[in-house]
Amino acid sequence: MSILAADVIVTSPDRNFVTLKLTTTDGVIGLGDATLNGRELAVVSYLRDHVVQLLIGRDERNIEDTWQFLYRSAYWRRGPVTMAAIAAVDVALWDIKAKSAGMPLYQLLGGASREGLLAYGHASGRTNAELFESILEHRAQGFRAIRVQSGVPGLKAIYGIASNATSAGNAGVRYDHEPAQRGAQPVQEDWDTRSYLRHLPTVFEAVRNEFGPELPLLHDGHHRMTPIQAATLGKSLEPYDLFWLEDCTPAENQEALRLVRRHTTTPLAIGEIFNTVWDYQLLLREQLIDYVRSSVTHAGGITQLKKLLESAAQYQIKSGMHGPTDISPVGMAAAMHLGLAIHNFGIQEYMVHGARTNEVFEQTFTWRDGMLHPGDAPGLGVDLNVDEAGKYPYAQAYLPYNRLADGTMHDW
Ligand code: EZ4
Ligand code: CO
Repeated sequence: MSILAADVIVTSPDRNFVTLKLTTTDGVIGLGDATLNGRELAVVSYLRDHVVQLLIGRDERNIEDTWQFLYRSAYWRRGPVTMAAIAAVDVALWDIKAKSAGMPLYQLLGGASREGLLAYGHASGRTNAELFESILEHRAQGFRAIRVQSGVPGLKAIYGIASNATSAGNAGVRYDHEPAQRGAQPVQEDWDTRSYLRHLPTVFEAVRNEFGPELPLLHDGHHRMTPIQAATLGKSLEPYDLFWLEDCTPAENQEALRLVRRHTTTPLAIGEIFNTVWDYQLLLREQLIDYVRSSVTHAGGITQLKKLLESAAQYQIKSGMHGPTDISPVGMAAAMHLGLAIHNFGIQEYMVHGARTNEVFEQTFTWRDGMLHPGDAPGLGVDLNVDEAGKYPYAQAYLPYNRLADGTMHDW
């Protein structure tokens, strides 16, 4: 038994996706998501030019050894490109193992620890009226937990706000916010932290007044605050009982979270751009966060994220896996199987994929009463329709970037 073929498939039904497809000598197919939003082709090259030939002939059953081989033999460790490539191989191998065992992947990971996964959606509005409408729409779609992003007076375009929020060329699908825009250049947005810090608590006050105390509310700071600003925001949001405040600082400087933690009891989530357990060392050991935001896709696959989440569990830190549309249905399925199996699941981010995406990727997951479940088909429960995928060639797309009023580049 060994790996016979490894194909890297790029498709852009509603947005770009990179998928690794492994086929064994027994004819079992495994899929892994390798999508890195805005830098997709770097991972394609990493896989096609450097990894595929290493996989052919390997025993597909040795997942841990393959992970260690790819990680250590590269010498150049960590980083989003490397870890997305390794994740794709890892997830495809888990898919194969579970299919060979005739089980849904979560059974191989220890079985179900819960009936389904509580998921949150992205509500947003330039004004409170728009935001309320978006929250109502999400509740109508079944969401029982909601991320709230709001426009800020004086700022034209900021992260997380749906405006003409339909994905390029995908009429009929309403995304809450699809930040990557197709085109040859990234779009510029603007930012002013003082206005944001003044405005946001008034938004949460209005939302609590309108929707009551029960609804779990989340917010994404998207790396734009300094530690003292983040501490200020955490404190000013305390009356509104957030489920979490996400990415309040960039946190390449993990110690920044010490200062935030000292000043606020608002729960903190971080890590969608982290790739390895080492990015979390201090954060876990000093209990500086409450939720780990890493996705299976960007943090080395099931093998590594499971270890990371198990080390988080000893500090009562839970999962909050990243789940925007740039995690493909394959990556989302991997997240659902892992989230169902681990004890310290917290919540799953869920942005609905477009109709074309769902034709390219045939899926077994269910969405019912605000809960996700990966389904019980053997493996991940996702098939890639290669003919359908072939209809949608790669289209260059970039995430936006931020400048302050005086032109200074700022974190986006
Ligand atoms: O900006 O996935 O919490 N979710 C997010 C996302 C990220 C995009 C980047 O590719 O912050 O919307
Ligand atoms: Co985020």
